[in-house]
Amino acid sequence: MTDKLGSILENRGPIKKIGVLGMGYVGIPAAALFANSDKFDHILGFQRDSKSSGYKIEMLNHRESPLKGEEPGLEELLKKVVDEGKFECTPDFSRISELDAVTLAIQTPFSDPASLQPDFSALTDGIRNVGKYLKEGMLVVLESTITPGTTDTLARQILEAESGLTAGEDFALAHAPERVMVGRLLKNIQEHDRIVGGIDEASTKRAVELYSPVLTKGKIIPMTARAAEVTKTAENTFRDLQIAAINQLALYCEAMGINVYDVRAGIDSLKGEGITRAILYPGAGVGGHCLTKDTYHLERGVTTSEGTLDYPEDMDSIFVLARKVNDFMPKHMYHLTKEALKRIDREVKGSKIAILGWAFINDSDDARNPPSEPYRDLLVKGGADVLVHDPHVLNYPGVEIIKDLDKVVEGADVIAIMTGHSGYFELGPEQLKQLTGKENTIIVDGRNVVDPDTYISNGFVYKGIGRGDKNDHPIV
Ligand code: SAJ
Repeated sequence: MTDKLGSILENRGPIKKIGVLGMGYVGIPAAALFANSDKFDHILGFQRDSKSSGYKIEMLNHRESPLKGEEPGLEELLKKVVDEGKFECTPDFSRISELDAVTLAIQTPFSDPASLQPDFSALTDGIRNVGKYLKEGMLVVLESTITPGTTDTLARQILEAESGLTAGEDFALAHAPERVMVGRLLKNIQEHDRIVGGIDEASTKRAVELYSPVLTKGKIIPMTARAAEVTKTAENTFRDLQIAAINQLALYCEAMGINVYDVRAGIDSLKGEGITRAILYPGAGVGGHCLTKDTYHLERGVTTSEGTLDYPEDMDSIFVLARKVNDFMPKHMYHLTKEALKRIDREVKGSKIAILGWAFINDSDDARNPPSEPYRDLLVKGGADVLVHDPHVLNYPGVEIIKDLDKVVEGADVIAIMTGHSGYFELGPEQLKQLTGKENTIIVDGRNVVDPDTYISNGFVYKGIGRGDKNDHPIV
């Protein structure tokens, strides 16, 4: 860092005008909160006027949120900041030149996890657009989850090449990863601590100035850009590892004929004296845009780093193994389904299967990387007739999402619960049995929604993840 950047930023004065690239689950609430702060004068939301997403521009400027599903407070906040003239959405990237700071919240999926190849095409397009209109003294922040090293290499290189300016000299550059979950976007941005990592101290300091005003309970945790990149990818990798651990334990409990939830309660009971047992919940799989890829960002970060990794030879990374265990769970649901059908001398071929839940997480419409998809694919490939119900997900490429539960369950041989939507906890065996019209309907519970005994005593053939104590119950 040179004093040059420090003095340029000082002369420019406090951040007043901000741009947010990417009007999605991260960008929209972030822009609305920036606009709601009296520290800032004007916020521009940038959205490409593309066939798939261009509609968001008009919706946002008409004070409407294009995000489907419940997002408490977001619609009201958007109305407020648009009415106050503090927020507007535009496809005109040349207006970046009028701003003090720009954040990028753009998807960073993996095109091929096996070869650790990310698809940074949308992100690099965004960075290039910023570079074209970058001015001296501006701050650029990557909020997307990225491979460690990306801020100080790929992003810096594109911005410098497009602008002719030098990062850390003429403009500030930082990474401040998003930590939001659908259904509580505003709350997460305001209450979670914010990791802020600049490529140098002046950049970190400028980014701290940007995020401090939107935090209510959360505090800023400053660090270097690479440490921030590792923090974000690692926190999701650790969560995925914790889920893989309980999923593996659930598979063990099935093999040993015991109830994983008894074991979980037992393990969870050991508390105090600094003992934390963050034991999570087994289930039908791990979906979403985050846990399914951030492990690979972390792995790529260490394989592309300058340093030498000292790790046991010929041994898989436990993080990648965890991914494989969690990716196995939809297949395990398929195995449980096959086993249950076999118990009533049926097979997948020709059976009618009702899948309850397409969203990757309960009470949400978010269907990015849904565990239901590989499960459904195996069933369809096995010759089953599969219908899908989800109360929130509107549509999904290649899959008809039916809102009428009765229509999906009617005449079904198998009811498979893939998402823990609240409404499914209200279902009862009599109601479902009436709809299937089957003596022995099969219920395969991937989210611990139903009470096995209640269903078994009503003639159901029950299978549940981790329920070794029930999965071979006598059929009534
Ligand atoms: N899941 C389980 N068992 C559990 C918890 C989750 O099977 O005990 C499954 C869920 O059903 C879902 C998947 O894992 O399919 C992911 O669930 P999630 O609760 O992790 O939801 P995400 O992916 O939206 O949120 C994560 C969060 N990361 C951490 O808590 C470390 C969130 O804080 C991040 O902001 C988010 O990723 C992100 O955007 O990175």
